[in-house]
Amino acid sequence: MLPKNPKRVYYLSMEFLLGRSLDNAMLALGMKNVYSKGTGDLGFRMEDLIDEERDAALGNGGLGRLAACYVDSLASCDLPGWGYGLRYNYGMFQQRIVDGYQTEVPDYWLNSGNPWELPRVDKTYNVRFFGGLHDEKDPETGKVKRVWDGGQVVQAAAYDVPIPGYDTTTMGNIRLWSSRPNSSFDLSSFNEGNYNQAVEEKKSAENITSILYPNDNHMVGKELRLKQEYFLVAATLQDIIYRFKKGKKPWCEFPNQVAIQLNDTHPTLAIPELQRILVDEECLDWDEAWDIVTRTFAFTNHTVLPEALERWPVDLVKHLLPRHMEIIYAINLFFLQKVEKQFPGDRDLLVQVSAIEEGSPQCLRMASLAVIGSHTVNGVAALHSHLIRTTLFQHFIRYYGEEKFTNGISPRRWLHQANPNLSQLISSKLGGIEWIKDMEKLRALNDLATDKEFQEAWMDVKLHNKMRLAGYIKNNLGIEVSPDALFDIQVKRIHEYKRQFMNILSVIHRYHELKAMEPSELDEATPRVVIFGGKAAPGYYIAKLVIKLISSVSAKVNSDCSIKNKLKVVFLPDYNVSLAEVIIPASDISQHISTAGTEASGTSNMKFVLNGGLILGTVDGANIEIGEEIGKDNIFFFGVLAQDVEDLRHHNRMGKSAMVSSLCAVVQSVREGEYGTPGVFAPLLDTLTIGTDYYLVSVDFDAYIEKQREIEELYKDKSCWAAKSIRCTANMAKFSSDRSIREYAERIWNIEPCPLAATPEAILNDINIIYDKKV
Ligand code: 26W
Repeated sequence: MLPKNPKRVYYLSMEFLLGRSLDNAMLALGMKNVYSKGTGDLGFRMEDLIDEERDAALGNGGLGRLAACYVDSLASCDLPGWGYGLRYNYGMFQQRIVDGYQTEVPDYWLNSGNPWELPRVDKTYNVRFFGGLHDEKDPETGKVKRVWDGGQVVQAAAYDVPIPGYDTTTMGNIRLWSSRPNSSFDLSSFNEGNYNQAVEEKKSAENITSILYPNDNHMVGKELRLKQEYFLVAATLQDIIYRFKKGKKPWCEFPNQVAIQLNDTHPTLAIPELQRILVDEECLDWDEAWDIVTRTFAFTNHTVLPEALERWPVDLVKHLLPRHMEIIYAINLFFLQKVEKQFPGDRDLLVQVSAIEEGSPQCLRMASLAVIGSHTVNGVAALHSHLIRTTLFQHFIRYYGEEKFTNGISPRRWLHQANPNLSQLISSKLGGIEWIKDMEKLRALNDLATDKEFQEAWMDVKLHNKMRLAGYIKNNLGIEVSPDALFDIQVKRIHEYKRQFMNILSVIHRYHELKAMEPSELDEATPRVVIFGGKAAPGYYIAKLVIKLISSVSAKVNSDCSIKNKLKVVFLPDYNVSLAEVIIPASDISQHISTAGTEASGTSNMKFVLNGGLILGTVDGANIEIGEEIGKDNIFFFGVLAQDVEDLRHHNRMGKSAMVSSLCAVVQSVREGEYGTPGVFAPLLDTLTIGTDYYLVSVDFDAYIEKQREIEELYKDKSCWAAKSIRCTANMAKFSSDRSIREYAERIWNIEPCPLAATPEAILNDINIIYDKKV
């Protein structure tokens, strides 16, 4: 039976990238066979039915998918916790490729309704924006308090998305807020006959949760985005406090009942919002309130890229949330006073740690506010934790301990669901599916790595998955690729730091090599299919040019018969969670080649390796820990180290480095129009030549093509390759999101598993406790 009112964690995130739910739900319940038979009897194929579902794409990439995996793990580990987010009417845009260029199509995913959500008509809260402040004296106590009123008031309505745990009665939940006009919105305007204004107000309210901002790792300072962030925070805190108050405990118990995790800085306004509620509405002393706040929040940083760090103009915050700005100033002042006391006269230090950045305009640094208001700050991989401790938050570290955390992925979705044949093969060899909740069990596969029969069965599954992907490519793009070729895949958001540009330049290099070969040499060459996928932010011009270059190279290379199908290039449009589930199990090699120190963790790297795909990667993010776990022989590392990047950049800026000749030839061929009109790609090529090659493509290029050569040689030895592939899967225990989430539970949230008892009476009792209702 559920312990009465346990401490719970709330995972606040602007993004939940859920993908589809049907297959996942059937597998979690262990009912897929039954349902498949049922639909079969009715004359339908379950796969077709599954394919009908639209992805819930309420996220950009890594951070959003991580949130989805974490709620899966919370439920599967019987941990009491919920996700809180926004129910965007338009999710991540759909990507079409027209004439080689990305075009964006709105994703109105709710078009035919959403069977996976429960509208909670009883759960609504008001959220205020703008307005004014005044002091009011409490007639009883004589105390003066700040009152925030007027402005725009909109309503947040709750929609629950249940997330089933695997083989447990625990059901997780993600509560998504949808904005709508406050119920009294229209009365005054309508009564005055001011219909236009009434309609404008309605639209303004609905706009808030209308669309997901499609920028990944890049902040755009739009007022609507700030409204979204506060809307999430304000509705969520009211809901959490409502639940807390039902327990009739004193406020000092709040941090013993509630842990709140901030998924990057996006929900950081929760910190001043809780302080505001405690001081202005619940009349607690400032210090008592601040103690509660700082014992409640913890903050995860997901990126060190400067352009991704949220900085909001103070004037904008003041206009939208006048009381919060006052509170933030006070929080900051008290914090700086403490710093001053500890390090008297260290003015530089004060400038570094202040939540307010002086300048025009004056800006609010969300990361500083998040650090100041949280009891724990963590990164998402070992190198990343080290980097935030020594660079981004170096000045804070004198006050806050370091915490090492590494991301994880759900083995349910990313092996069992995406790769059913491999899941079955593994279970048949291990004598059961226990590995799905305890990936340590996969280690037994190490003993089979050199077993010829098992290798064959293993590579048969891979071949089957490659055929499935080849079929998808043929059906959707009309490109014929051989499943016997080496499948070399890079799928992720298109960004300069991820260096898809370096990849396509190396493809051109290989193409030139193949064209220069004697026929006998060409016959010996390893055939390779290079597959790209990923979306560029709509306003990211250079990233969009990378897509155009890939498309142009694809058109040219695929139609050149002289290279005898030794190289094919594919750009798969509209990369999303469902497509990832088809692509990832089919990889021989996947590329994770960010400039060292720029990719905080990466999580698709884990997904590929779990599915027996090898990695070609830089010494960056979670690649490093993956290498430690699976062994250096089973991963292809190349490139400069993070610690050398700044010096190399300096070198470049000073004009001290010449471009390597291998790359010069490639760049020249593009400039001269080998891939379409000369000039089209000039701005992209200029990042290497006129620009300072900030992401060090030129520095890593030779080591990169050398590694590719090594891989092509190794691929010829099928048995050796199979052994490596098996060892990949066998040694991925560390990267289960169950492991990550248990570490958070123990070291940050201080929450414990509470499995729900399975008898009908006990379940009803548990439901009564959770919902405070008599069912
Ligand atoms: C405000 C604009 C914005 C939007 C999203 C800035 C930053 C983001 C995210 C933090 C970007 C993101 O998804 N980061 C990725 O997080 C993953 C999960 O921890 C990591 O694996 C990736 O390395 C990191 O890029």
